[in-house]
Amino acid sequence: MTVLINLASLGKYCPTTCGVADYLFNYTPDSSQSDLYNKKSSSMYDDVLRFEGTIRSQEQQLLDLQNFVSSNERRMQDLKQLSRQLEQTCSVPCKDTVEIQPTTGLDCQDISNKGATVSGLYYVKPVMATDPFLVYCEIDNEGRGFTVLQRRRNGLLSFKQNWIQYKEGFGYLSPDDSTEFWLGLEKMHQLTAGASIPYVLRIELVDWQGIQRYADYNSFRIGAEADKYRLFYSYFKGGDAGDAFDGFDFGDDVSDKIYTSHNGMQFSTPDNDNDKYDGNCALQDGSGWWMNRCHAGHLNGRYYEGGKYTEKDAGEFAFDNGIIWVTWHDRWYSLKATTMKIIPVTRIDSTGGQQSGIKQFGGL
Ligand SMILES: [Ca+2]
Repeated sequence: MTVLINLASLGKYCPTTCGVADYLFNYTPDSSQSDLYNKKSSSMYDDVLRFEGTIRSQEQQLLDLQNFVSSNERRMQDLKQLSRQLEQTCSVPCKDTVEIQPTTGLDCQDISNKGATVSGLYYVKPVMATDPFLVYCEIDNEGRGFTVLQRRRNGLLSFKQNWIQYKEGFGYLSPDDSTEFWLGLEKMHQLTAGASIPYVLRIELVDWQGIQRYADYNSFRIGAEADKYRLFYSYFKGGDAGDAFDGFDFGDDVSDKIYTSHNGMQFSTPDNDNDKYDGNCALQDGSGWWMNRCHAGHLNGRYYEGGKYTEKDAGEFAFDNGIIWVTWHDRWYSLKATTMKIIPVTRIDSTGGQQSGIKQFGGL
């Protein structure tokens, strides 16, 4: 047998063949002892077979490892591809689908006076405001610009919110006027408290039969936060929904009407009780409102699909907590849609000899 391999180097670096190398290196044939030689030869052959088996098994392991590496490389390629796709996606700027109209002004009437003719989202900056803010302007074909303060239309937005939310506003303003929102007490204060011409608050209501009614309040104004955004108006100007803000005689108590009136009430939320009741009206009703003890008109109440609801539906406290305007529907009937919006008193009455009423319902 001729050994042509550098045995020393094999022994050092190849774990699969070093045993063979060592074996051959140490093997010394003895021709004088042929039996012993044959035995050793046979034994050596067995060993070679065994080593070959080991080599094959380790080759298989190598193959498996190579497959594993290939598979990982493919996954790396896939991830790189995904990464490239994401980079491309991120390099395209997001398209802002919300269209904001360019005209600005003190309020929506001011914006309409400047020539804006379409309803939509505008920036206003009332005298008292340090920064402009976004509002939905309802501009009709007579050039009247209503600034919308509150919108209920489908119950998708919860009005069970705390003081900060009621102060700052919540919900979404949409250019097509399809969403619910509360503009925020601070903005309402800034709009109304510094106005040179008093505002009329127009409340628009829709019931579950689709009937629409309204109520107008003159010289509507919201006080400062230090006065808990107190509600002021001079008088009920009119409207076929009736004057629920003046309170209502429910027949429960002789003082019902006084205790459910709203003019001069501070705003209350579940976490900020400024009502005239020993308990907490806003907490019981799960809303924010100019609570007395508690209400006859309650437009931030819980949304009840279909209108009619009961004490059982009202939850833990079992009080009337729907969207209520009792001079139209009783307190166990929750309205379908509401709007609160303001316009300078000089522009509330439509020009051109048209009757006020249904025609003036802009967004509902
Ligand atoms: Ca209280």
